[in-house]
Amino acid sequence: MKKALVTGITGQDGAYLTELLLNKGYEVHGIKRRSSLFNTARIDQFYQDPHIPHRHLHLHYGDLTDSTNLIRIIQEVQPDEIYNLAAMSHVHVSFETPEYTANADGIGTLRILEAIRLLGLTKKTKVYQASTSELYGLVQAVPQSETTPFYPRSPYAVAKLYAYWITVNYREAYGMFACNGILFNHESPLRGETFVTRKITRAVAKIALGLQDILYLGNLDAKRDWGHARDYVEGMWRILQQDTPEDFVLATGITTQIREFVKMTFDEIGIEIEFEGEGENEIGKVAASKGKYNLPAGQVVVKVDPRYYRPTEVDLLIGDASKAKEKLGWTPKYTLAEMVKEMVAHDVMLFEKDQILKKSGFDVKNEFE
Ligand code: NDP
Ligand code: GDR
Repeated sequence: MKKALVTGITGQDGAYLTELLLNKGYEVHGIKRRSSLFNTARIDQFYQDPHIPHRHLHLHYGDLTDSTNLIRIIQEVQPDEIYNLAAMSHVHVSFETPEYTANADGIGTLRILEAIRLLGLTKKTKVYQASTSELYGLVQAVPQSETTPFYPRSPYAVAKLYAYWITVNYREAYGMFACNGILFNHESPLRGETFVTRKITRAVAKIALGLQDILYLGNLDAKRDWGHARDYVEGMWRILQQDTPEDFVLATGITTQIREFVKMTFDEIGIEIEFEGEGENEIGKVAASKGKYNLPAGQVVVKVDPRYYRPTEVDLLIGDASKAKEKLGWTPKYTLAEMVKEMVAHDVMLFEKDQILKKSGFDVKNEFE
């Protein structure tokens, strides 16, 4: 039975990857952080009672900022594959916490690679590094491929640039099977609530159910190449099953503006939106409603709030995944429309219970994102 160690197992990708690896018969070990609240909701469905002798999922407390902890876990587990998914992954937040982001996202990767070297596992343990399309940053050329120059535009992307190159360096210097997956944005119903797609699908569900009035967003002009996380974790696994270690772009090759994603999401619940105005004064208004949810024409449901603007923005991402297609046989299966449908259905279901509570006179908590 192969053993995999997944850092960031409690995150979106960690959950989908855990499902994939368990289905493939792996023994999966995950590193979770100690938190004052439970933080394993995304993987609770795979949880097994720790008192059962032959379990397939094991969780270890740890943190990418703690070398000795990582060394001990890797020594104990002796993994065949490590998927380094742990990171402070929010681009905007990285401007607020640049030093921590560099430590966890940049040096954290070094700590994993160095632990493998120190423990004499360079020939045994393969490493997948969660690299990102944010590395491309300021547009140099499109579509972006493995050979497009990087120009990071945030503390997050700069930290990930270090992680990218240290992975390449350990591969070249020590012959390690260490690979970067340069993944473009991927989303799902498990996506963190403050990333733009999930923020939109949640808000649209709440607006439809009468639980929220306005969706406040930042830059509506940015364009992203969005895929589904389930497809992308399959690509991660395939990257480590190759004969030789290499870096791969995973992307759909289709780019969509934030504004367009908002329209698609409202469309999903039968509400047509039209935008007017510019910059900070732009608004999204109901043009028409058809179907179950009715909002009066002219009602303003989207406003721009500059607090969500970033000091430096990545305007356009569109990936070229031809290498992954050719060498890994990887192509995304989900379309953006299918993903939006799944996310909206999930979030409507999630908030229907809040609607029942509200109708029964109970207070429903507000969330600030
Ligand atoms: P999430 O934010 O959903 O998950 C991040 C995970 O990392 C969580 O499990 C989090 O734990 C954990 N984590 C954060 N800081 C630390 C730390 N210091 N030590 C240990 N664990 C930590 O991210 P995704 O699942 O979306 O992304 C996975 C990886 O892929 C990340 O590295 C991200 O930067 C990268 N990436 C993501 C893309 C995307 O579109 N989703 C695209 C390209 C790259 P906790 O649950 O406790 O917060
Ligand atoms: P991104 O994802 O920065 O691409 O990083 P995010 O969903 O946060 O932003 C995408 C784009 O939407 C614009 N935007 C907003 N973003 C957020 N979060 N909230 C808003 O209100 C809002 N309004 C507009 C942003 O300015 C941006 O242009 C994600 C993360 O998963 C990274 O970890 C990963 O590496 C990259 O994708 C690829």
